[in-house]
Amino acid sequence: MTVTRRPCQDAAPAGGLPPATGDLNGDAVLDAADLYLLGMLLADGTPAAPCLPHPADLDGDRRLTLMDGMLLAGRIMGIC
Ligand SMILES: [Ca+2]
Ligand SMILES: [Ca+2]
Repeated sequence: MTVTRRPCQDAAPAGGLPPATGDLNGDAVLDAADLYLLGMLLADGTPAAPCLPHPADLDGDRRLTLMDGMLLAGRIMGIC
């Protein structure tokens, strides 16, 4: 059996990539619920799909890390 690797490609919509808002539950509000969801993703060890934009990838590195959590917490508190 031959395993082939498919290159990672962006799935950008025609209008461009959506901004990383941090609004993980899609209720148009940044609050502790969004931070909780990001924490669950990080604790689960579920990496963000490295090719796809993620609403919590606030530093734009295409990974969900503690830095994204810190930036989200800062946005929620209004300090960044
Ligand atoms: Ca939200
Ligand atoms: Ca990130």
